Amino acid sequence: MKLKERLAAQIPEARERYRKLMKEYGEVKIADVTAGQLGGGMRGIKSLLTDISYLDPEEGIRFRGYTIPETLEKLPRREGAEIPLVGGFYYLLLTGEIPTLEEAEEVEADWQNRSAVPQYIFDTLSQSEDVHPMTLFSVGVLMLQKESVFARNYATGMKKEDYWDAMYEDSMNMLAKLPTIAAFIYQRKYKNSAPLDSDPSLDWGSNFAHLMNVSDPEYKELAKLYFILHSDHESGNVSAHTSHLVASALSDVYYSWSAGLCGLAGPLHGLANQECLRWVMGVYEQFDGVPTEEQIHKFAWDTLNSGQVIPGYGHAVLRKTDPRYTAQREFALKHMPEDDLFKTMNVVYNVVPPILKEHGKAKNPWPNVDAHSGVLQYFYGVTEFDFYTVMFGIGRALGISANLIWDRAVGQPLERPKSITTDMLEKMVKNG
Ligand code: HAX
Repeated sequence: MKLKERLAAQIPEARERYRKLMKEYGEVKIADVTAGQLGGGMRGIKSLLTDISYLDPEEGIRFRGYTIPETLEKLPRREGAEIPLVGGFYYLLLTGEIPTLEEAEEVEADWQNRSAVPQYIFDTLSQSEDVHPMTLFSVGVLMLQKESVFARNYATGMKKEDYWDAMYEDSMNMLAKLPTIAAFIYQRKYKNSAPLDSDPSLDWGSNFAHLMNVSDPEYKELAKLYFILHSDHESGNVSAHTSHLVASALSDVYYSWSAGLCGLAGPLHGLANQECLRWVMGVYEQFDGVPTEEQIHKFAWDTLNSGQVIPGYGHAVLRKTDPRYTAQREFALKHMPEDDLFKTMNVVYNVVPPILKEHGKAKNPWPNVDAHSGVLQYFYGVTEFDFYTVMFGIGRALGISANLIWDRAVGQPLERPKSITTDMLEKMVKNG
């Protein structure tokens, strides 16, 4: 069945389930909040509802109940392809069902039909020199807001039951255009060249690889893998939570994801991937080749002693090696086992966790997704570090938009937590 039809068929039951939960069990207490959580970044407070993905601290992410290896194994792929179609993955995110190849191809075809980017986006992005590509990407998404079906329909009196439909249309339109906008930023900023034309024979992920002008066919597989791995990490991470919050005011997907991208651009979040490769290159260049464990030991301690974090290590929820790191490592083992930077990163993996344990601060000494991604990009010739978070942003838009469509479908309300003053908190903790 076509994605939108399948989604429409699922919504009435899900809406009723949500309504019943809120109406009949709304007063049931499910958790306590400590003063440390309130003042400490709300770590671990259960306060968001999503069925798109779940992050277990020990196991890592599951998309709609499937681990990363299961997701990659079960989803349909084109003949000869190593990695499944991203269109099929989006079908899974939205419906919880593994699509057939035909259903996945329908999503791909729909994206292709919606992929034309208005000229005014290119004109706007062309005016800015020396701007970080994440700024450009966020501006590009924001400028697309002019096209919003949700904003247009809302202004003319849309019924609440139809909100999801307009959010779906906006999401599909936005996703379809992101690879072209991102590749335009890349070509213009780093190559000073005109963007390439899309290749209609290619799927969404592979077409991005083509637009980047990377000739190695393996890069097409990497692009799809990269987008799937970066798509969703439940709802509390900065970019997902930001988008959910903004959308809860009934802002459309463009406003919401543009804001989310600004959060993704922070060094403690998505920007860690550029910082991580910079760090690994720093070790590699200082020692003029693949360093020894002793050399990395000193380099890592120097980083920590200068008050900096080791990028790519640690996580607010995870307490084990990130399975997204492992999936990228497996790709590297298959395609670039002799690459010097990959080898360097493997030495870093042996050395850094024990150091972070000894350092005694980080609750999780293991690598996250960002520790690995730059090495893969660099290998295929995408050597401009500060572009890496833009690619993260293309992938993360899949999960963000799937969440926003479901938020609208069940009718999640305006987000509005309560703050208190320091005086109040002091009184509360003293009175037990
Ligand atoms: N290197 C050095 N110190 C680290 C560290 C690291 N990699 N990870 C955590 N710490 C420190 C924290 O800075 C904190 O120090 P203070 O008490 O002085 O503030 C202490 O250990 C406790 O932090 P935590 O509870 O373990 O971790 P948080 O939940 O506060 O933060 C971060 C999680 C991911 C932000 C953190 O581990 C970090 O800064 N890592 C490096 C940056 C990074 O890789 N970010 C990407 C994360 C994945 C992601 O979101 N990708 O988008």
